Amino acid sequence: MNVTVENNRVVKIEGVPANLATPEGPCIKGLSYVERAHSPERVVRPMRRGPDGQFRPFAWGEAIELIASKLEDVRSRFGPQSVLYYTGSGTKGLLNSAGLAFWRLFGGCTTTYGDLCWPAGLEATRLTLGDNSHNAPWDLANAKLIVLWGKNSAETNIHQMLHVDRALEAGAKLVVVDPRRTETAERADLLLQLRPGTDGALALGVGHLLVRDGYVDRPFVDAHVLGFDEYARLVEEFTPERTAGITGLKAGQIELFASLFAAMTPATISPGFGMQRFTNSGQAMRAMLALLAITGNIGKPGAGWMYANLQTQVFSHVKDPVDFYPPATPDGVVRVSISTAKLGRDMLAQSDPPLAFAWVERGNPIPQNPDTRTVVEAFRRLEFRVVVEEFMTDTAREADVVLPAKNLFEQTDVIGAYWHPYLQIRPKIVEPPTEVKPETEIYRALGHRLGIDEGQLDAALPGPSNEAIESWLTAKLSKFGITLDQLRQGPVLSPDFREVAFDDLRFPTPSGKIELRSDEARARWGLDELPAFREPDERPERGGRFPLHILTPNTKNRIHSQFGNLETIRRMAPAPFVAMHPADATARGIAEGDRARIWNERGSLTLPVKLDYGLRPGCVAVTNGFWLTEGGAVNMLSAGRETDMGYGAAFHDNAVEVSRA
Ligand SMILES: Nc1nc2c(c(=O)[nH]1)N[C@H]1C(S)=C(S)[C@@H](COP(=O)(O)OP(=O)(O)OC[C@H]3O[C@@H](n4cnc5c(=O)[nH]c(N)nc54)[C@H](O)[C@@H]3O)O[C@H]1N2
Ligand SMILES: Nc1nc2c(c(=O)[nH]1)N[C@H]1C(S)=C(S)[C@@H](COP(=O)(O)OP(=O)(O)OC[C@H]3O[C@@H](n4cnc5c(=O)[nH]c(N)nc54)[C@H](O)[C@@H]3O)O[C@H]1N2
Ligand SMILES: [Mo]
Repeated sequence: MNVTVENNRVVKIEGVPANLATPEGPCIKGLSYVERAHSPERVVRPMRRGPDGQFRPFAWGEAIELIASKLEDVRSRFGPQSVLYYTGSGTKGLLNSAGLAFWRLFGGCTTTYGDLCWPAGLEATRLTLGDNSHNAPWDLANAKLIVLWGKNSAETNIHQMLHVDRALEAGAKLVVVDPRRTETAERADLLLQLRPGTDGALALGVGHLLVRDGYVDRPFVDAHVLGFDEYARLVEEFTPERTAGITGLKAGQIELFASLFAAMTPATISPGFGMQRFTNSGQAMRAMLALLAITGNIGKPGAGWMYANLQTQVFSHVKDPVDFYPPATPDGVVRVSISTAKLGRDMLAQSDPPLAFAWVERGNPIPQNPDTRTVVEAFRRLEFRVVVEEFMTDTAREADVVLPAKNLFEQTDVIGAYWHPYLQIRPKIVEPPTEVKPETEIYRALGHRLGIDEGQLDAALPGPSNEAIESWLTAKLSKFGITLDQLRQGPVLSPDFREVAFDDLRFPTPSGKIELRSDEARARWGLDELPAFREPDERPERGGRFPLHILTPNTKNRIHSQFGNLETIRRMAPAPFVAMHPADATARGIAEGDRARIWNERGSLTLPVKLDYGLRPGCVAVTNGFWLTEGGAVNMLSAGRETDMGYGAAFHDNAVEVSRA
């Protein structure tokens, strides 16, 4: 973004055409930072919850004293691992690693493994291709077939639609696979509204037709693919009729999809994150990726698997603080023992030591993690909670102390991305409100009070001045041969950037080939070596107690639980609602605008109904990110359950019933 500042206020936000992936600049959320940066609702000083439950401002000195004495107390009674350090996806920068460095100096802590967002897909990709990288975003314009599979780019990756448009103008076809008729689907040549959680079967069914009808690229497969013969046997039983029976599609639709795959090359599949939120979705992603492998659609312009790009995550693990895999033997200092997907349950279950204190920053786990009710219970069970936040979120409301967080204009950092290949600088351009301290300063103040050695603090955390931050960032970047000066000129391509991923046809898998058969899938995850199909754990049954499938995707006007509190956004998307197919609504005596109760054994929500012919019957949808205080926290309904691989959260394995409220 190009940001104009006047009198220490952000007044204008524009695009940076030098970023070839996002030349047209920010969406409404990016633009709304003009409001967000100076919102009257921002937390701008430390707040303490009183016995009456009300939050009142108090001085930084008192806040540090109170927090430090609680930390010393729980550490002396239970050891440092009684402190939970929880971070979410609120901001992604090089400086994020400072948090864990502080907790190591404290003596240790407990933290989470896994991730709410994308790990089933990351792991499926790593098992198959050896690495998560993909062609440049703009290379999509070279594709002749684009499949947006469980991805709603028109809302969640709007820049990608520019490149989709270019391809369509040049004669490409677009297939969208989604139980909902989304804004993305409006552009599609073919929309496949399958039963949720059956993508793996659809992919095997398409594979069946490609093998049966001789569309396999034999020379490519012989040279670069492991396990083709076993795969061919696996897909034998996925005839169009059987696949139709599983997916709820028509056999003819599956044949049409396969014929597009056979006729249109090069083909790119851009799978979304939404479809990998099931207990069977890692295997489904592997089955989808197999379609590209057997047709030779990898390592070429306009072809490939455009899921996630880790090229710019050069400076850190994918997730701060830990990688996806819990270490086999916890290092004893940082105990990596809490599954993000099962946050509430694991927090309650931890013993030796039990958790007594939580520190939350950059995340809003109460509405965003599965099984909200148990997450709330787990936080309430603790002795003390600190939340570092810009706003009084649902999680902040559960805290004993809320510390104000800086925003993205108030501290220099270097940021990567997960789709485009640029590293970028995010310079400090605004002085924060007087009492707002960046996390690095909060940690330094706590470190002083806790008597942590000055030299150690200085080594772990940058000093307060912008110069100190810049020299800390410079040192971290030097390993990659990148300087801050370069970044100041504009976006810099990651040193690992390749216009066409895997163009050398070298795959860093155990066999050096694309692995349709993966022994690691069995060894690490206990799964079939082949991408076999299995139904998700939770399955709505017609006639059963919970016959409807609830989908909780993202929406254009928010980033998860953020932005909804701004006037700019409220004007367009003021309140949560549940979308229902008219057939499902009528069967329950529900009309447009009625309030309905959406419920299962985990919880319930009561929301106004919007009828939507574009939904697959049997599915209802509520976008995630609304707060408990808005009555729209969808994770009241979801189970704390992991995906089949990668320790993701299976949010969409979720059956409900809806009745008139
Ligand atoms: N505007 C906006 N943009 C965002 C975000 C945001 O909150 N708002 N969040 C960002 C982040 S962190 C993420 S992870 C991405 C996520 O963005 P996407 O990858 O688009 O993921 P979702 O919105 O979760 O789901 C995408 C689609 O999957 C469909 N779906 C659900 N179940 C199934 C299924 O079983 N099969 C198939 N084929 N489709 C299914 C849903 O109906 C939905 O339309 O967006 C990023 N971009
Ligand atoms: N049911 C359901 N649940 C979902 C999903 C779904 O599809 N369905 N999607 C999941 C996905 S993909 C994701 S990525 C997660 C996202 O869930 P979270 O990782 O919890 O992210 P956000 O909701 O965006 O909340 C981030 C918080 O960080 C704060 N913040 C921003 N910048 C800073 C900073 O610099 N410092 C500090 N201290 N705080 C800051 C913001 O104010 C905000 O409150 O939600 C997941 N939850
Ligand atoms: Mo995400």
